[in-house]
Amino acid sequence: MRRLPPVLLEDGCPRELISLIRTILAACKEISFRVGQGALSGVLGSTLDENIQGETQKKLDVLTNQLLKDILLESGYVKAIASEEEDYTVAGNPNAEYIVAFDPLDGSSNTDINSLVGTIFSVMKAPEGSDPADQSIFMQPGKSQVAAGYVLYGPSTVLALTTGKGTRFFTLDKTHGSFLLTQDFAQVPEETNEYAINASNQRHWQPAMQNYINDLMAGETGPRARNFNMRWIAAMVGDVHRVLCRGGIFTYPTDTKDPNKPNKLRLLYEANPMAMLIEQAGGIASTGTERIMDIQPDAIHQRVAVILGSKNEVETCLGYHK
Ligand code: AFP
Repeated sequence: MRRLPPVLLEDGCPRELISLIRTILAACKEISFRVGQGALSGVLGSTLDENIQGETQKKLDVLTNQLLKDILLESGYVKAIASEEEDYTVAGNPNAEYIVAFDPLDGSSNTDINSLVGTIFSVMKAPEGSDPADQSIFMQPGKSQVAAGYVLYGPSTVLALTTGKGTRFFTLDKTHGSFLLTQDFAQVPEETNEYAINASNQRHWQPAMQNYINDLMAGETGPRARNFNMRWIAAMVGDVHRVLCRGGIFTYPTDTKDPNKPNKLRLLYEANPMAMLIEQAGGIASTGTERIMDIQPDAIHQRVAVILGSKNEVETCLGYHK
């Protein structure tokens, strides 16, 4: 099986970018080990702190953020980082070419129940001559990402990665510590019978999403004339992995549950990297009204509605939004 660096070299991926990706993965291997140790290493449960977004931080949120932050900044390969767990961006090497936004542990509420979690990352180029301390270097639309990926800590540790030449899966061989190519060019099937949404929010959705989900639930006796199945992992990384593996539609739509927070998922380090992986595998990623990767960000922790997955099903869902 082929290891990650030669695969990326064959693609013509710049050496500096390969080194940066390997640096992220070095941290992810350590995270994989720590997550796997679970209760044995006393890392489960919450801290007494909240992050800037008012969410209670899990001990593993703090630990994984520190690991990624330290290893990236020490490597010299990043000009700056942005993290879900950092209030502001953090400056790195002024001469480095790349910036990285990451969610160190997506789905961290799953840690205490030994369920799926993952690390999501997005790599962009820093504007030439830019100041590493300037937050605005991250205000680039997702279409300018040069690499995006996640590492899913499940029964096996799987990396989904794109550098703009398709989406690939690599599996961590824990005996040798290498990520080995286990699927070249993943393709999201265009058709699906599976959807993922937190249905407990149904009464708070906008009418378009209410109507769409009602029609899916009506099954073979409804307007869609077939039955649909539902899945919800409560970790975007797990739901998107399923969609990449066997198709489906995943959505976290706008809702009115909390007027101060109409959307849940973060643009820079959740929606954008997942959108790139999905598009590179032939799927679609939209907010309902626009392509996610076209959005011009205006804040580091900006949130957006997300509808992504199998081409035909996402298009059907978008039809309800017109
Ligand atoms: P964290 O990154 O704070 O763990 O949140 C996970 C998440 O943003 C996303 O991964 C899930 O799809 C979603 O939350 C689950 O939300 P519900 O709490 O509504 O199930």
